[in-house]
Amino acid sequence: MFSAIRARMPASDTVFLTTPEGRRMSYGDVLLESARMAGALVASGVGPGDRVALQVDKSPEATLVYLACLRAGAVFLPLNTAYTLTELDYFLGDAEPALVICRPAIAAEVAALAIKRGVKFCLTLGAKGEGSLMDLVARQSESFADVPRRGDDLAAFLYTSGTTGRSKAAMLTHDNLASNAQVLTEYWRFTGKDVLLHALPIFHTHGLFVATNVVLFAGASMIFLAKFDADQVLALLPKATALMGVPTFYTRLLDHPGLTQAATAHMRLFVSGSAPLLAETHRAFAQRTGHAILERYGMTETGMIASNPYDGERIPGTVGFPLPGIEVRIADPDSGRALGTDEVGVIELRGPNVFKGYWRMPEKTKAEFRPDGFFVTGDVAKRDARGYIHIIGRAKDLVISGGYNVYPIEIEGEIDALPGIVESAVIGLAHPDFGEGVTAVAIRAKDAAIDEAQVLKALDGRLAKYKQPKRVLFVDELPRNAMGKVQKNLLRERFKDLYAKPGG
Ligand code: MCA
Ligand code: AMP
Repeated sequence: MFSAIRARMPASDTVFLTTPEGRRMSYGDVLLESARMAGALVASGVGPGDRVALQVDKSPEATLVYLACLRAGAVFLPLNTAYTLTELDYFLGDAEPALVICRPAIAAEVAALAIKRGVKFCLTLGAKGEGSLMDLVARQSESFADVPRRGDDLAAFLYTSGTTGRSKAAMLTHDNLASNAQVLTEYWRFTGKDVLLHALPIFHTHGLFVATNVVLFAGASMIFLAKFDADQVLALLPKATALMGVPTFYTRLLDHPGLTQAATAHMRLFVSGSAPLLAETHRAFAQRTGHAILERYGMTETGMIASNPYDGERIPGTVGFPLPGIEVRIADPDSGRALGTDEVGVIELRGPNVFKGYWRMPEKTKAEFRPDGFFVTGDVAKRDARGYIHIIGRAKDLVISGGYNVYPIEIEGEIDALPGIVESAVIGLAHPDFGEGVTAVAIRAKDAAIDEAQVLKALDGRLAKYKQPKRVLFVDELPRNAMGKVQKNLLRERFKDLYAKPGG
């Protein structure tokens, strides 16, 4: 992957990244600093194939850690900063990284976990580039002999929770990342003239393997924001040509009076993904700005799968066509047989973007593939007569809140373990800001007095904030079908207006 980036690199003084705080990194800096960073990884005992776990705030240095892993042949393992120490403990135990890099503020706690889990090195990196990692980097040489890697060698691990409740590391290869970066750069017409306004986190596919990799492959530049802030994004749009975001970005921009045709006049492209973009959001955005948001669809295990066209019609409520080089079929969920136009089935795909499998879970990996090598996504869709894919539901029990995936089984497990709770069901309900709001419906034990606030307090510190229910509701019983399975559709129907805006 790094050789592909290097081969496309523009002149060394071309800007790669700027920040509103005045930081600037050229492509020449990227080469030199990622070499030093790779030297620091090696000096910390990291060898080819070793995992480097990173749980830090977004910073230019964090992107260098990613590039340094590619150069050193290590496996980059970014972790959401929202994960609690309990969650981090699991990831360290499961991935067995050679090195963990964390925020300075929690260095002592992470070091204790690292010792417990047999991780040999623990370094720190702060949002402003401070910490022990950069001290070590400063002592390294500016040249580094990149470790040769084959296309099917591992480049990254990304954890994705599953319907089994246990997080699995999706193993992504150099070819997976490079093929997707290449196809997206071409499909969305990115060039060296582009300036991407980068407001996504960089510990997931969207912000890293889509946004950052596309910039690198195009030799473009990016304005790197610590996080999404509608005021800041609107102030910077006149300096940018492209924005990539989750639907919450677009609903928040629409809520802002500063979103006008004039404010977006310099923009070439708005991309949305990670969660369904409501057709009404698409239409409202087009009306206010004259821009048709380009919606695309992907998954951690596969990178991007389908996209609305750059030139053709971008149809609201659809995710467009399979990307070039990727075979997509809408299949009968039982047999895997390809279905015809307008028939509803599960999205399955095959291509160079599809991951190698789940780390140390060969059975789980096997279960998600058909014998002919197609990966089963669990997303329910149909393809219309013009070939556009319409996602209409999920066969998997998953809530997507503000672009983050929350698997109900994990939350239910935590709630069910609380004294005073008999059982719970976690569902996603329409939410004006996050798309879906994580909601728990629980049954109290006889004579127990546990209330909503107590449940929420108990979950704090055990589950990342975005996974915690926005509301906990109590009922006398959960609706069940003849098989005894909780009928979540009935609960979703019963509480569908819980987060409705007054008058909206
Ligand atoms: C923050 N909070 C959330 C979320 N984010 N709660 C539920 N869902 C969330 N996504 C909580 C905070 O902890 C806080 O809680 C309260 O909500 C308000 O925080 P706020 O400052 O408003 O949030 P924010 O910092 O503005 O974040 C919202 C966000 C952010 C901008 C939507 O979540 C975000 O950047 N999401 C992008 C996720 C993403 O990159 N997904 C791509 C995954 P309290 O007030 O109680 O403290 S990759 C993927 O899905 C596939 C491959 C794909 O197709 O891309
Ligand atoms: P993740 O596990 O974070 O990779 O999330 C992948 C899931 O996000 C997919 O399986 C879909 O359910 C969902 N997703 C991503 N993009 C879209 C989209 N444009 N429309 C609907 N769902 C999407």
